[in-house]
Amino acid sequence: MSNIPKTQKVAIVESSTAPIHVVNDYPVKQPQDLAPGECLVKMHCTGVCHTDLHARKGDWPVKPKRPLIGGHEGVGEIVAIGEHTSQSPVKVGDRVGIKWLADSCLDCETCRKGLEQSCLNAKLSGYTVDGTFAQYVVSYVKHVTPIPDALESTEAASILCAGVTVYRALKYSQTTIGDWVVLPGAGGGLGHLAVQYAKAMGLRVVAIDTGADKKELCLKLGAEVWIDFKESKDIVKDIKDATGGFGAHAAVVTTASSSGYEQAIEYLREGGKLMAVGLPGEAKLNASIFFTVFKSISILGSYVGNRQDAREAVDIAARGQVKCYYSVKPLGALSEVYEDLEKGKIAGRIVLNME
Ligand code: 8ID
Ligand code: ZN
Repeated sequence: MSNIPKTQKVAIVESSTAPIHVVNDYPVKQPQDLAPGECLVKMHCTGVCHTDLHARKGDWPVKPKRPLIGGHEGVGEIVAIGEHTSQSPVKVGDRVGIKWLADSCLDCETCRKGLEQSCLNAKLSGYTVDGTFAQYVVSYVKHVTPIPDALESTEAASILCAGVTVYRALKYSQTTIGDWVVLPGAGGGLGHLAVQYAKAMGLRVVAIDTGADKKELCLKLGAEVWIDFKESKDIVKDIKDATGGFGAHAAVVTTASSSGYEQAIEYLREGGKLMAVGLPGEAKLNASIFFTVFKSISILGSYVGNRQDAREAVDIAARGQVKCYYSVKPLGALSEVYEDLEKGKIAGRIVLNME
């Protein structure tokens, strides 16, 4: 264990208005100090999710810890496990992923029913506990996700949040092969993976986003129809025209602003499912009650995924059916990455090299 350093490089934010500081002398929790059930993971890399920007800004009704080390799409190697840990599903040397849900009690009704992510005692990586913008991260043996050899760490990183989240939303969208799904936010981190999971499920994709880069990406990944939300004069009409006049069977909305939700009730066909995924902090869902009832629409919130969803999403990626489209940057670029995310400039994902 002597190769575990005493200090490390992390990106830390003191408050919602303070700049992000990258420091080199942040303490590393030492193996003998780990509690039972905790593990120390030496990070290879970590994706940057729009949720990290919400955490940085503190713009959600549930507030993050401060000071905060953000990040929840990390992949690395377990270098230590707390003494007296019993029945660990992972061991030192394993390559694992750290997802948003760092830990949950696994014993309350919510956990027992498989909704671990909504456990009242959940620990959230990069939000209520320090996350993956660090070289050594404390996580929990029961919740880390084993990464198959076929998947490189940089390819796996964003599957741990973006991938799992859209995979689960599609899994519960009650769609079947040949159905139409609309993906507002399709060119972003979650959205571009949603295009691919949807294709893998045999769905037909209408991608909505803006700009030439995102258009090219979505069409390359298999979207049949592209709509630029800044150019379209009538999104509802465009979707109905593309879907034989009836509208789509489902929509998985992954926009960080409420605008992506606005017309969903109108462009879904009868019996349609609206999967709410994107998380604007204060917006209300402004849905017509009349048409929600009249068209038998279901509105379902979908929040990351449990341990099983994570393994399934990762396995699909390891088989090559889904590939994250990303570029790699150093940890020091985090502030710029947030600026670009805010401006909607990132097609796909940015992954930070932590080595
Ligand atoms: O568990 C969950 N539900 C979960 C998990 C992970 C992330 C929810 N999220 C939330 C994030 O907190 C964030 O609010 O999903 C949202 C999207 O995360 P992201 O994919 O990481 O963000 P991004 O890469 O910035 O992509 C968002 C895309 O939406 C487009 C943007 O151009 C961008 O490509 N967009 C916007 I903003 N408004 C749009 C509109 N009206 C739109 N696309 C279509 N129509
Ligand atoms: Zn995320």
